[in-house]
Amino acid sequence: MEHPVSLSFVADRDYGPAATSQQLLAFLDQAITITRDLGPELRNFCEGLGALSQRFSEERFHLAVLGQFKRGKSTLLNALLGQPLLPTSVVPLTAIPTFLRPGPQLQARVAFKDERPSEEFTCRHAPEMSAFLARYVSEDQNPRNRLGVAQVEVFLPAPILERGVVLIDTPGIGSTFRHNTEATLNFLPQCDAALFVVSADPPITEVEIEFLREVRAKVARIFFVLNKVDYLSQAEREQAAAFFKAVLHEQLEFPEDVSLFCLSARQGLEAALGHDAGMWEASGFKSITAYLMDFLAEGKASVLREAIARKAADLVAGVLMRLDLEVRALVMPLAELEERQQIFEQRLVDIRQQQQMAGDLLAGDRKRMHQFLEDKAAALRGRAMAALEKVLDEALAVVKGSDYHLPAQEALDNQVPTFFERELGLFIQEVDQKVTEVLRPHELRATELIASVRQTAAELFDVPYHAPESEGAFIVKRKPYWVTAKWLVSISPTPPIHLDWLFPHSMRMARVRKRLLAQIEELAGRNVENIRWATLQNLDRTFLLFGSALKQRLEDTVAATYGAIEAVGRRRQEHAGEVEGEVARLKSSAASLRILEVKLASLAIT
Ligand SMILES: Nc1nc2c(ncn2[C@@H]2O[C@H](COP(=O)(O)OP(=O)(O)O)[C@@H](O)[C@H]2O)c(=O)[nH]1
Ligand SMILES: [Mg+2]
Repeated sequence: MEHPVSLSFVADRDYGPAATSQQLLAFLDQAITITRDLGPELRNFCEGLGALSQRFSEERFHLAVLGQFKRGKSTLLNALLGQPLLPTSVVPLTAIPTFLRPGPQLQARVAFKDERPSEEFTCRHAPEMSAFLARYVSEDQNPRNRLGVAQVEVFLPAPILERGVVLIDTPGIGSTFRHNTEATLNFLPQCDAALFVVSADPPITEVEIEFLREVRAKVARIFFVLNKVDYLSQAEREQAAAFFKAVLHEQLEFPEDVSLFCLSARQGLEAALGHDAGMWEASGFKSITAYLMDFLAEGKASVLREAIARKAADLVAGVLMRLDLEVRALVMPLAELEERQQIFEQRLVDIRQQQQMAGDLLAGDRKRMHQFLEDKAAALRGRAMAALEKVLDEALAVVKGSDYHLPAQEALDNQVPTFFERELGLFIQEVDQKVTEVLRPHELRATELIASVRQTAAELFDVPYHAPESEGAFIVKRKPYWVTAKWLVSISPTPPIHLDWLFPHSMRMARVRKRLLAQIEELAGRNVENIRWATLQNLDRTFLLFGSALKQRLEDTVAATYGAIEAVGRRRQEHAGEVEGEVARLKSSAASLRILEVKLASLAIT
């Protein structure tokens, strides 16, 4: 009988895109072997190819499961994984995301919001894991997340995870803390796709529609799931699906024929555990798994594959140029070689000057980015003050009874995290966009410099010229993260009652208002400072990495051209004579690399 969860029936099918990924890794491997055999001078190329190969194997697709609590998100993931790993419950769980990643054995890592070290846990069986996780993510064992958990990672061997995907169980909306909806929204732009889960009972709510509206703006691909169809007859299923599609179309402008999976996560899990292929198919899991697998192979993987193939082809072109130059330098009369070497040296002086200028320009832009950040922070402080003052006045306006302080403070405590979560998301987006914009001309300038080194070498030594790869050559990719900032909510947890009661009503209100306003100012100042500081660290890191990547690339190019020629010149002066053996060896490696270059280039084309 077909094993329902091994997914082998999917993996065994001939997947064009998956096969191409294997090819890419194989080509990279071959190129690495050849460059390694060419000697230590090519170590940089070898390492560069190794890094590309590693990145290709590690780069993962992030698929988040979204929806209101109790729609069956965790059960659905358990079914996909074929084991009851994630705690599920009839009561809402706390607002902590769980990242499911591939690993050799069942293991969990719990990260905290403060500096406490992560907690690790290893076990053999899924139910043990579920019990462990429940200590951190369930409302009854970790009420209001008083343990301060930031995120949970679970590592496990599972076929779907081997296919290059990280699955993310989200607390979803309607969970314990309102501001976590904001945190979820901030995190969404880093997700590559989402499974949006609803069920028929109750039908999709206003809150879900609103949430979906925001999700749609932030996630490139959304798949819809109508879960818990085991409660429904065939006719009811069709009705529920039609209703859901109509809502998606009419209220959210999704296409009328949007794809929707009708699932029973509960039956799916049961089928997986009992190896029941019939039930697996009936639960809808056979088709959604096949669909997801296809998508994973076709979707993002192909974009990444093309980019990696392009960069690899570029590196191989660099090695080839080096080999061509070495061969030329070996067979050229020694006097002629020395003369051209000198001309190259002079050109390099000019190129070094340009490099210096490029470095200065980059430093200037980094300073300007700091200023940009300061300006943004100042504006945010103003916006925060205005927004929170409004919250304060609205709260004071509806106060009944004689205590103004407590209700107002409560309203603020409620709004502060939500406000700052949202602003943090916007802040990060804006700074990211600006950084990309600012770095682009630097990238082009660096590519030009590298091109001029290669061109000089090609002209002087009459070897083929290959333009360097420029598109996104320096992009530093950020890993998806979950916003874990801990917002400062209130300054004085025990309200200072002072002598308010001595004053008449109107004055009492004014006193409270003044006091809380001072607190708001302090709060806004400190929370904005947190955002500013975190963003500044990120910004500086990006510039630093960019600068060193740029420098490295230029050094590699100079070493592969001028350096190679110089080395040959030195060798020939030291022991004149036999060069045929070396020329033959270099030519043979070059021939193999030329074939690989063509193959890589063919994978780089869409
Ligand atoms: N009948 C039925 N119940 C389900 C199904 N999927 C989940 N449930 C139940 O719905 C409740 C909430 O499920 P859970 O996965 O924790 O939902 P989450 O909050 O969205 O993660 C649990 O009691 C599950 O057993 C399903 O397909 N059919
Ligand atoms: Mg859940």
